[in-house]
Amino acid sequence: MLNDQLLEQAVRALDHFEIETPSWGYADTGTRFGKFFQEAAAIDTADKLADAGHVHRLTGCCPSVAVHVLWDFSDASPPAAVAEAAEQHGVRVGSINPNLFQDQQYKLGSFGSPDPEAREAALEHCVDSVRIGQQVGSNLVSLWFADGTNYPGQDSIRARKQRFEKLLTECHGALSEDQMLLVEYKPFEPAFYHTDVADWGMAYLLAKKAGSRARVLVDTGHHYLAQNIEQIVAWLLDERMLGGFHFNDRRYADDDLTLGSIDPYQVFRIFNEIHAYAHDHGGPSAENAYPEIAYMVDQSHNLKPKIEAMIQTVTMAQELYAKAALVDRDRLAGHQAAGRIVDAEEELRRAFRTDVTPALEAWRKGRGLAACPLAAHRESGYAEQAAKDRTRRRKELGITQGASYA
Ligand code: PSV
Ligand code: MN
Ligand code: MN
Repeated sequence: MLNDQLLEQAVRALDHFEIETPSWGYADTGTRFGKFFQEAAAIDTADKLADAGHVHRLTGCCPSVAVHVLWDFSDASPPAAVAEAAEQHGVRVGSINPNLFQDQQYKLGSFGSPDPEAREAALEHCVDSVRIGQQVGSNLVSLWFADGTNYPGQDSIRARKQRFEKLLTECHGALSEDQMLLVEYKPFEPAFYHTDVADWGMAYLLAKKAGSRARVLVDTGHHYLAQNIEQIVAWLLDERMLGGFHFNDRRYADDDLTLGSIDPYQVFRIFNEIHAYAHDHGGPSAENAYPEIAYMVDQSHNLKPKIEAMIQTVTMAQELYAKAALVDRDRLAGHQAAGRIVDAEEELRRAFRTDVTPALEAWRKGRGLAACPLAAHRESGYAEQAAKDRTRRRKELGITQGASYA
């Protein structure tokens, strides 16, 4: 049960919990087998920012938008214009995501490629991305590499590792004082024999070697099924190397489903580690008890309406974060010290079972927001209007749906 003290505890936890939404989550995306188009899906970066602004207005906790350099910037949409458009919609440009996987020259990889020209182009693109971050006032550059090989013997695994070390260090060298570099890992896909940055240990090592402003990015969908993600999070926290998250859920591989749709308890356990860390560093209200972690959404569902899916993920994240803040840390420590395993686990389960809806509603009320962002979105008519406007614009521009997001 949520008594007054627990309600306050949950509400305070939400105060510092901001979630970045991804520009690509508002456009038509799908699987490699096909896309099912949505009339309301964003056509261009301006639409994506408008949708992100709408989500922030409803949820009150999504002030920034991750951008993908290749998909969001062009001559017609330069960095300054994107930053201005974001501001107009009440959001700001968040993490900058270089694209090192779509160009033909990256057939054999980018930073790990045996082709020096491909490596040079990849580094140049990353340094350009760092500069874009400086221009738009974003302090995060987030790197994901599709690099790897598909067949045994295709390339030297060690040589590729060394190429990564060298180029990541060079990329880090381009950062300004306040910029951070996040290194994301993923076990497989698109590479199916070996992936260069396949797990958190490889990302950790590369980040450490790159320089003092590099950290590891944990995408919740990028693990083998049996992997204990909260343990990875706990270790990275303890080493002060956890830079951020990409939120999504999955049942099989990198499914990019909405957060907590398959396994909310796992997300709770991840958040539990973060609150536990804060407790051990002066308690939740102490300054710097929580390390700087970039909480970002990275989902690419094929069927759910884009904005509804985004609101679902954001509110699910808030709910599970608030629940994990309710674990009684002192009581848990007592159970742990005495080896009371059942009681220790029950302490977690009690928090997980607690209905935090009143806390979420109180937090929103305190910010003048509707109690239920999803209902407020449906009542707003935003999606219907976007569908109408965007269908008309597609016709005027002669755009085949899904053909261009630039
Ligand atoms: C790759 O699967 C990934 O999770 C990376 O974060 C990319 O930046 C993102 O998806 C979009 O392709
Ligand atoms: Mn990701
Ligand atoms: Mn992914």
